Amino acid sequence: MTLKIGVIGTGAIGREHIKRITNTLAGGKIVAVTDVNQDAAKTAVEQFGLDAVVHPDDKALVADHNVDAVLVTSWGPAHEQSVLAAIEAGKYVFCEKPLATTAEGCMRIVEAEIKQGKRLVQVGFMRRYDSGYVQLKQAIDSHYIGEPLMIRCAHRNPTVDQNYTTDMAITDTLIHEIDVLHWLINDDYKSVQVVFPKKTILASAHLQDPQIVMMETNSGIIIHVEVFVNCQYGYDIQCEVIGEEGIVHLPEVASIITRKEAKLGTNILMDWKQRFIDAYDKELQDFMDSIKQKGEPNGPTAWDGYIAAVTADACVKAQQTGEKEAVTLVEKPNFYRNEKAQIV
Ligand code: NAI
Ligand code: ISE
Repeated sequence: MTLKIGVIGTGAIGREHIKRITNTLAGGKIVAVTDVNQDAAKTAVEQFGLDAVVHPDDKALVADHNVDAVLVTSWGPAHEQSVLAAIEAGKYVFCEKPLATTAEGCMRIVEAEIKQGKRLVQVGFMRRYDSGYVQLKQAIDSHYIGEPLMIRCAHRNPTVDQNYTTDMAITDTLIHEIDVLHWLINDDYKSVQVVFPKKTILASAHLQDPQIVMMETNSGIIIHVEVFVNCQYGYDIQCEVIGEEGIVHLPEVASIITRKEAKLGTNILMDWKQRFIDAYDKELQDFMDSIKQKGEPNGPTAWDGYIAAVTADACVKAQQTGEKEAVTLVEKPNFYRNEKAQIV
C-alpha cells in the first residue's frame, strides 16, 4: 500500500522531504501540496515532476479525500492550525519542529490527539534517528559509562540570516538538543539558565551570539550547550556524555583525511541539510512504515513536542532574567506512557 501524502509548506525543508519521499524512500507518494506562496507550491510540483494537486490552503489539503497523511513543513507559527486540522480529520501528521510555538499550543495538540484515541502525530526531531546519537543511547542504556553525570554539547551554524533573533537560538536551534538529550538520558529537565559570553562582531546588532545554555535534569545531570550560529567555519554538532566510568562522544561526520602542503586536514560540512541527511531519510521512512505496520507513527510524540516547548519557554525566560528558571511540566498523560524509547 502506498501512503498518499499532502505537504503544507514547500520551502527549504518541505522540498527536501518531497525529494526524499519521491526519489529515495519507499512506500509514499506526494499527491497534494499547498503553500501561502502558491507559486512555490506550483514550482515544487514542476521541479519534482509530481502528479499532485495544488490546494489553496491547509484546510483544503487536509480535507482532500485522496490524502492519507499530512506533512507540515510551513513556518513554525502556522504548524498548530494545520496539525489540529489533520487530527480533527483523523489523518496522520508529520510536523517539523516546533510542534507549536507555545506550550499551550502543544497541549491543545496533545488533547486533540488523546480525544481521537490513537497516535496520529510524529514530530520532526530527526536526531533520534542519527546513527551517532543512537550509538550514544545504546552506550548509556547498557550502562557502558555508568550513570551519566554531565553532558557538553555545541550547536554551531556558519551564519544565519538577518531575521534570526536571540530567542530563535532557543526555539529554532537549541530545540534539537532539548529533544534529543532528554531522550538520550531518559530524564526530564528541572531548571535552565542562559549566559551570554562576549558577543561576536559577526552577528547582527539585535542578535546575542554565542549563548551558553545550562540545563539540570531531575536526577541532577548538568548539561551545557553552546549555541553559536555565526561560527563561520561550518555546521558543527558536538555532544559528549561524561559518566561515572567513562565518556562517550558523538562521532565526527565521516570524511577523508588529507595530507597536503604540510597540513593534515578533513572537511567540515557547511549545511544542516547534509549533516542529518540519513536521519531525515530514516525518520520519514519510519513514519510511513510504522503507520502501515502498526496503524500509528513510532517516532517522537506530541508529548515530546510539548516537553520541548515548555523547556524552550523556560530558556527564553532565562535569557531575559539571567536567572535559573524552573521547567514545569504537567503530569504525563497515560496515553503517552506505553511508548517504548524507540531506537532505530
Ligand atoms: P522556509 O521559509 O524555507 O519554508 C517555509 C514555507 O512555508 C514557505 O514556503 C512559506 O511560504 C510556507 N508557509 C508559511 N506559512 C504557511 C501556511 N500557513 N500554509 C502553507 N504554507 C505556509 O522554512 P524552512 O527552513 O523550510 O522551515 C520550515 C519548518 O521546518 C520550520 O518550522 C523549521 O523550524 C523547520 N526546520 C526543521 C529542520 C530540521 O532540522 N528538522 C531544518 C530546517 C527547518
Ligand atoms: C534550523 O531550523 C534547523 O532545524 C537546523 O537543524 C538547526 O541546526 C538550525 O540551527 C536551525 O536554524
